[in-house]
Amino acid sequence: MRTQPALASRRPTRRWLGALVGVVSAAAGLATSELVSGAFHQRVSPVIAVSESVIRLTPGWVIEHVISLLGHRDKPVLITLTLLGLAVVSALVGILSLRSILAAQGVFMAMGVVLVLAVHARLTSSSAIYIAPVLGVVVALGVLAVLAPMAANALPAAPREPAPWEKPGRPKGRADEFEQHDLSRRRLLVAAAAVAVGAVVVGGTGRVLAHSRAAVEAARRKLKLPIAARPAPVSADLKIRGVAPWMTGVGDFYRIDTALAIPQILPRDWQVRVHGMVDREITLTYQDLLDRGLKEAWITLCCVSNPVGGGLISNAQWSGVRIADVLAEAGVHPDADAVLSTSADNWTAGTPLAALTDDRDAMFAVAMNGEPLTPEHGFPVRMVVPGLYGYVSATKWVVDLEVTRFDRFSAFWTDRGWSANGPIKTESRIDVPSSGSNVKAGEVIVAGVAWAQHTGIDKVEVRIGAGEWVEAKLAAEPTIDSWRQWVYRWSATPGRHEIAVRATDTSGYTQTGDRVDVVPNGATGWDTISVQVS
Ligand SMILES: Nc1nc2c(c(=O)[nH]1)N[C@H]1C(S)=C(S)[C@@H](COP(=O)(O)O)O[C@H]1N2
Ligand SMILES: [Mo]
Repeated sequence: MRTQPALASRRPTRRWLGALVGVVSAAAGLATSELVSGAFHQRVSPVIAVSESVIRLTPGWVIEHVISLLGHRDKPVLITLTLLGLAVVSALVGILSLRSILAAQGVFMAMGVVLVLAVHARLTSSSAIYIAPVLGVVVALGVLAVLAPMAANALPAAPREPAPWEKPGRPKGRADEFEQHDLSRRRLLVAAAAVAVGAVVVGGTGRVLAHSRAAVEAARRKLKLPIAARPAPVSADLKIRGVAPWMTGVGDFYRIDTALAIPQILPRDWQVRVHGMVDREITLTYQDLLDRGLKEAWITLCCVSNPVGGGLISNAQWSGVRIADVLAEAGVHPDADAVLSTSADNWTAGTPLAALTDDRDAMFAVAMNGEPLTPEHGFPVRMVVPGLYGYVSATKWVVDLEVTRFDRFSAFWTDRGWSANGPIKTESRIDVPSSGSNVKAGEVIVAGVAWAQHTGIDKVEVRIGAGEWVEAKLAAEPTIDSWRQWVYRWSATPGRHEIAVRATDTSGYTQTGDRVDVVPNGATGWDTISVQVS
């Protein structure tokens, strides 16, 4: 039988071609995700995120063992192992693709979900972080869809015995067929090589782009700021499970910006220019700020896009230099009423001059919770202004302050239909119980946060069903610039209940129940939940 040896040698070829297709497709996808995360200056690429997830999911004693074995090389080794693992799985997917492209693509998509989850676990609150893994998967699926059929063509169909009615022996036809497969195989190899080279170039470019982030991270780590992380005042935090901690950890701090690529600015390259309607133009370097001495303040930032009950609000301790002092030195003209601030990536905000010159702690902030700002939150310097929504005040990566008049400019979001003025509206939120949950009859803790930055919270009231408004107990308020926790111990009776909350600030204003959307200057309405008591 002449076909026997041919059959034996064909099996491994089939596997090799399949594995090649799988590995090359995955490499193209991973390279794409490296390029995107590098171009966007994200802190970790999907591959690194997966490696870090592996570390997190590995029992501590195994890690200690590995570290004692490998020393400082544990990270590169882990990344190499992760890549090898991905290569093995991708090779199997490629072999599978010769049988069923759909099944293989299904596995790739599942791998994509793992990448997204790893990235999700590692970074915070900007949907841009998902672009890298998602584009990566799309590219991998696309390359697989092209290469898998090419591989199938390059493989001879399974040999079969001629049927009794067929004329035996068609040597010419078989030779043609083999030549055909040879050609297809060569084509496949060329295509796979091209994709592989492309992946190396694209992935390498991604790593080069990621380098500026790495340099900034290194500079950031080396900074020794004359500040210390101070714990939140104990009396401000009721420490109730499910209620947002009074002080938000940097990793949990909400993040909103228009920057796809996070600006990478070394402290030594940073400066801010203060100019416009002033007597003296002032330019400050990072060192100038440090030399002036840093002031600390707890300030709750809030996004104008925060819906009633939403989470686009966080509280941190900021360290920086008061903008009022800098403006006083510059000498502001009496007919100015606004400051137009611009970021390194040309985002702009218009802030009422008064908010930057009165006694509040509007600052050029260099640190958050005792640590230099993270690139995502504006490293090396950002603005923070108590009492104003971020879109009119909290310019990250700030490089320019022009003292001017509101009738002479319009800023990024005011160009897009949002109000020129954006004082934060007094609001309150129920954190526990969660809406739609089931609770047991008896004492139920209803608790959350309320805020009226730079005015202060005077009172928080809770209403059960159609009952009376009853006062909640308030935690301490170390500063009127931060939010305030509240708690109400409710004697819950069986049935379904609606719970609403409203705050009154120290100006005497009580939150309106009128529901207003976030556009153009912030939402209003009472946060209302529904619970089932059994
Ligand atoms: N450079 C720059 N600064 C910016 C923004 C931006 O898009 N670009 N967004 C602003 C908005 S809308 C808000 S709510 C706050 C959010 O700050 P955070 O991401 O540190 O929470 O930053 C402000 N500063
Ligand atoms: Mo915002």
